Amino acid sequence: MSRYLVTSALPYANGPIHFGHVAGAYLPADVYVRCMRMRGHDVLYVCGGDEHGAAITIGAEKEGIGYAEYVARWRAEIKHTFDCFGIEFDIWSGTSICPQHTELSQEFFRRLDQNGFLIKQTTEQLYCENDSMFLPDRYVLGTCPNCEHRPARGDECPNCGSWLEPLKLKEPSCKTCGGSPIVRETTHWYLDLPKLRDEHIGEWFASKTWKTNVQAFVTQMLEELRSRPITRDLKWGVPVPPEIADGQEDKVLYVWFDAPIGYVSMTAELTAKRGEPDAWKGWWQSPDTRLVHFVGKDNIPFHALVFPAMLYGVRQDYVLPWAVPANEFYNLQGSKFSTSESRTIPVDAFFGKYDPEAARFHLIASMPENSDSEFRWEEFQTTVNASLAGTIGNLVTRVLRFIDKHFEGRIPALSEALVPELDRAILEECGEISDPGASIEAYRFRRASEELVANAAVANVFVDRLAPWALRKTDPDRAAAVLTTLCDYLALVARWMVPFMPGKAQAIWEMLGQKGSVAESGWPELPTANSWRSLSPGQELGEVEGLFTRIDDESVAQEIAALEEGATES
Ligand code: B3M
Ligand code: ZN
Repeated sequence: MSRYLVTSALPYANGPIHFGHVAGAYLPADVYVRCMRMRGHDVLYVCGGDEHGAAITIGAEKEGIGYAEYVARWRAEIKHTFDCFGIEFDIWSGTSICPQHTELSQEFFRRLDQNGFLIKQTTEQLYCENDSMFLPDRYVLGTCPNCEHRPARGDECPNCGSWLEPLKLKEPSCKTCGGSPIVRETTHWYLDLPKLRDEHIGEWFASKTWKTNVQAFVTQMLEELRSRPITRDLKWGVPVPPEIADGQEDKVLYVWFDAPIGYVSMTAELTAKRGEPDAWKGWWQSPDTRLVHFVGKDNIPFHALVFPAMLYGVRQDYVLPWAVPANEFYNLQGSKFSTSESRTIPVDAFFGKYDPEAARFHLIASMPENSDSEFRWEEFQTTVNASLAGTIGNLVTRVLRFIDKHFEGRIPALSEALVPELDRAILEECGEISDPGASIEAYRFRRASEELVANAAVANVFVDRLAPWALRKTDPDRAAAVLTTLCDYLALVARWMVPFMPGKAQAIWEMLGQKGSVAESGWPELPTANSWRSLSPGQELGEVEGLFTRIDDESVAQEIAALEEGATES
């Protein structure tokens, strides 16, 4: 048993999150967490709003409301989306409300300074004379120097993902007034990344085997590494520690400096709530914690390089990330999700019509694991109709309804003499059974989803081959043993299903007449002839109900039409 500290990228509290975000950094983490818990590990799953920085201040200013009010609204709205998808954190907080956050962020800054990893420097920055302000990060738009995309933002390019600085942008303009900024001097603190790389982080990174996308990105970055400013001229954020500020009291910490510390402070908030204010250290400052950061591709540099450098640089024995499973982008029906152009799937309308667990499963099955992928309505339909209703749902209802009808709704008797033969048939002859848990543990979520369906398909082959309805008349003992074998196998399917569709898994569990929570039944070993059966013959079944509703062609056509209409309307 190991200790897993799992995080999902803290979403900016400045807008809704869409299916693309969910598929990228949240659903895989939720699936992973549920699976690892069933596999007996000690797991903590931390998330919350990322509530500082220019993305927030610009959004609030545009609406003319206070920053705190603005982030509170988005924090709630984003959480609602997670609730719809059944994504469950151990804590959901926000960097502007977490009671431990300011102090802990300042503590990081202070220690990095004491340890010689900060450089205070007066440099030139873009300044807008119309708005009388420096233009940090997203307050500037321009052309990306790497890929020529326009508009790129002052902090990063949304197209190629490169990490930018306002002064690097070509043809910069002020986001607020559209004017051309001038260059003016200001003082900031810089994180000495080259020093951190040379002292430890370079070697540490080289010792890891990450997903190829992460490896390629960070290796490149390590070569070109320079110090990065970690303070900003903004009115909203964590203030630079007062005893260090020395005339720069109006500076706040850069959002990308304080946000990842949010993982730590939110853990501390959680353990404090549980009455153990220091227990967070057992998670963060313990060499055997496995720290896993689920992120989208645009967050790779900060999680695989900058935050590890910060964790190392404070010299407090913080654990460094064990894995950064980063996904690529998830698009919608041929082009990008875009809330501004209403190319999206409105959450409430969607969940008013479709099953959240079916949506979970489809997003996992189409996750942008190794390359960009997309949500297509017709593929969602195929997943639901063929894999879920046709394979898993059909298996459950055909077996259990038959027992209901012909065996008085009880798990039939199992004649021992038939066990070896039936074991061999279902475990070896009707198809290959693999462990989705092993794939989940290796962050191969798509493959895990395929394995779940394939494992259910094995039982459908078994039913077809052994045809219990025909046997019932000729050899009732054998028919009974076949059905009991199927029930035992359904119990396995239910347990394998928990990470993907926890509610449906529980429903199957209860249809099998099982008590308690299937999530607490532990992760099943791959079935072998000696150990895999767990149900008791004679056990009364629960009420048997259909698990999935098929989606018809007309609905799919309507959804696609609505999407095209929405896109042209705006
Ligand atoms: N808020 C980026 C994003 O939402 C950022 C992640 C912070 S994780 C510490 O895309
Ligand atoms: Zn301006």
